[in-house]
Amino acid sequence: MKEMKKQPWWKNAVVYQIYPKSFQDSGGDGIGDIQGIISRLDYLADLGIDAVWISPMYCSPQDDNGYDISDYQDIDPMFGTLADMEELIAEAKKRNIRIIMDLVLNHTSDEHRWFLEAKKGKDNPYHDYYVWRDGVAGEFPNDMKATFGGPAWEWVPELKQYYFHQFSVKQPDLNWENPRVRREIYDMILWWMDKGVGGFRLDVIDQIAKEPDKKITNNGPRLHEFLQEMSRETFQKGDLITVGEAWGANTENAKLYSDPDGSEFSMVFQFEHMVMDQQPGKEKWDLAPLPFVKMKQCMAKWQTELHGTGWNSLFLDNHDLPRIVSRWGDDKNYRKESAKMLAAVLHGMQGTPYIYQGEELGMTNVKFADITHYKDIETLNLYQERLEKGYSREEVMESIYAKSRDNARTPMQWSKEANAGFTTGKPWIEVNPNYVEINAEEERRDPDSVFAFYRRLTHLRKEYPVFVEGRFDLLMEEDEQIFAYTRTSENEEMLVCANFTGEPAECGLIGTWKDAQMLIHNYDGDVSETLRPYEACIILRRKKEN
Ligand code: TEU
Repeated sequence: MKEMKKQPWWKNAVVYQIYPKSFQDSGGDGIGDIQGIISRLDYLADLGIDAVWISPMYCSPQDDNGYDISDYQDIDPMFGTLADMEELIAEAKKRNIRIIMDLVLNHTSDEHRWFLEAKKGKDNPYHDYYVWRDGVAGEFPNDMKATFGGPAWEWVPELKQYYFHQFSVKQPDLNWENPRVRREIYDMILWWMDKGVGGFRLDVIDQIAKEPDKKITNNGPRLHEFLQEMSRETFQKGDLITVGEAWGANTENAKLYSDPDGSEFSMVFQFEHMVMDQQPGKEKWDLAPLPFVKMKQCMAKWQTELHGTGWNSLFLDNHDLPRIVSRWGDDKNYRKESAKMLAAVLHGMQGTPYIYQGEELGMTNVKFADITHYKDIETLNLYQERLEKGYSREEVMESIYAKSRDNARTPMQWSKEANAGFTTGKPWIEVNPNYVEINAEEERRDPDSVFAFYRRLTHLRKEYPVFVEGRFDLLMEEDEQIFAYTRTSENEEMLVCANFTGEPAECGLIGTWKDAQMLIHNYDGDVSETLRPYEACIILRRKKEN
């Protein structure tokens, strides 16, 4: 084993994201649960995972699959009990895996005790926990819209007031201006820290400091003040990984979020590279081809700008995004090759990689016959809204096939048994029929599988310090097919080189790396100066000693 410099543990970690509803059911009710997760911890250890981020499992009416929390300090019975959660933390620890909780702090459920109180009267102590504006029925305070469709304001007749909600009507926004709200939140976080959790993912954290009168949602003026206070009062008292979800992040504010002094978070999820395959200024449903050169430049910018000044999170998939192999790869003709290529390009970069459940199998998007099979509130609302606006059913379904969040939410494909081994009951959302070919049982047996490739990548990161430390330099910047870059550290230099297309691609620089060591490659045989469809490799050489 080589010596690694002393770094925070999470710089050297690979994180796995679990969408609990769809991961593993143990009870036969068709919904994934905590005991199901416990039963799969060995699988995650085998994959080389250091931490698991689990989407919310708190008590929730499930209007937005748990992102609408009605009690932060209890587990929804559908997932298990607090005792199950404690068992999960302990069982994971035995395998050196830390559990990352999802914190949804921008809003609660409208069934949260605080909101039920808040609605009772303007002088109720909880009233000011939320964001209210006086008004007249039918005349909204302003024209702000909610992310899941419709106005961002909801009328409460008893109070003759509107409350503000950036997401669904059942997700009223919390008022972070109120110090009592902040204190309640910090105490809740400390309570979870006491239970031994390893970190937190903070949902839409750039939206907490909203100022609706000025129509400000993300990056409000007091945002970093709130984050620094929260970090001081909570995270800094432990040795945690913290990652903020920030659709409004840019490289400048990301240096604040992920300042190496630890004053805010370990890192943020930024989405600049994830909103490029849509028509500029429009919605994600307005599809456009990926501008490949721009995407490379974007990724390169994040790599170089945060080198030494912050820290990147690396991801292509999550529970809100379509499956990357269907999105940027070719899930028909080159599913395995392109899934591995995307993994190599991502995992070769500097930052902490996140693998979303099933990504390590090359799981694909799903095409349900019609809207009745879909479950996601965003998808269902979009469908209604666009039909009302006059779009054809075919047009809307095409957008849904490409971008619906349910693409990522079909059950994890464990085996070729009924329901992919996910449940013995009726799954809450249908299984992708391709589970017969794409499943974990099959892939764990096959040394050439997408799973085996991911496992190798997670282990390489531990073996070669250049993965964690190396400087990033983009090569062949204008090339329309090749994604190539080097990573350079004190003693090692590594080349990541990938053909992003289904056509052969010329890549002369391979010739200059002839004597280097092949670390990972998605084709048999040597790599040549003509890369085959979706061919990708990572090669390493040690710098000459002087
Ligand atoms: O997502 C933030 C968010 O802005 C998304 O709703 C995003 O706009 C959308 O998925 C793009 O299609 C977070 C959670 O990850 C998501 O699951 C929740 O629905 C949302 O917050 C509300 O809590």
